[in-house]
Amino acid sequence: MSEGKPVPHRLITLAFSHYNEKARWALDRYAVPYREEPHMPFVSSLAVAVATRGRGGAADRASSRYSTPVLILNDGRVLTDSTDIVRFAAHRDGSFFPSGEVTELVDHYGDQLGPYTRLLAYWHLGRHSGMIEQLAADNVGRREAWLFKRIVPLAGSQLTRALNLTESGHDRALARLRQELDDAASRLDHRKYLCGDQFTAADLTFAALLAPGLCLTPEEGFGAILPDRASLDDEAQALIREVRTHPAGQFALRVYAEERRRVLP
Ligand SMILES: N[C@@H](CCC(=O)N[C@@H](CS)C(=O)NCC(=O)O)C(=O)O
Repeated sequence: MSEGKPVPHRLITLAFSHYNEKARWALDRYAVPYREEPHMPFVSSLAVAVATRGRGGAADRASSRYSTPVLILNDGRVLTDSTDIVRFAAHRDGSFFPSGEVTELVDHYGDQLGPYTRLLAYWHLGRHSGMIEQLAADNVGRREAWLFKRIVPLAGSQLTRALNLTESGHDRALARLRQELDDAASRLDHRKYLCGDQFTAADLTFAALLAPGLCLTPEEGFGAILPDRASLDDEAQALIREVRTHPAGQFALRVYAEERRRVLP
């Protein structure tokens, strides 16, 4: 009897989120069969609660226990953290997590870079009327986009509280983002990738978690739809320009161009 196609795993996402992009990228890279179930904020947490029968995962510095991505494996196991999903996808590739240095950087970017770029993205999103509704229309099903439109005012005030979207929160995130960019650039001074001569989980994590600052497009490899750069105000465009022209931003763009669509056997 011939073996059928493997049953795809279920990937529950907050569609446009960079942690989710990190998981998607690793699953795509290692040709892991999966079906994405894309959601908007809050609906994603509800979807995680339903899919995990209320259990969720573990809360961490960056998220609650109902955060995404969540991968429901076709054998019933559940992975509730983006790094666990990357490790699962890359388990046959010993060169992807080759050292403690790579693991430390992956954790560092998850704890630091991810929250800074997220805060800045939501900060600017909140200053563009109608944009989050457009993100819903572009990234999730029609019914959820319709529903989300009705809870936008509630979602906005919850996000403001949960992410500390204040002037001082913004200034701190911007300063920290600049520091992360400079630190990455100095690592890249004499090497091709963040930890040496080969592309590792640290590079994937850095590029994916920087994606909101680069405002990447699907043509550039991003696995969801971010706002159209041309429709952003001057301040947001200036930030994206700054990130894109920084040597570390240039590195992330290069890594997207060279590695995001690469599929390993
Ligand atoms: N440690 C988590 C962080 C993921 C994370 O922060 N996910 C956000 C999307 S940007 C989320 O779903 N937040 C909703 C929540 O925390 O309830 C991971 O790397 O998987």
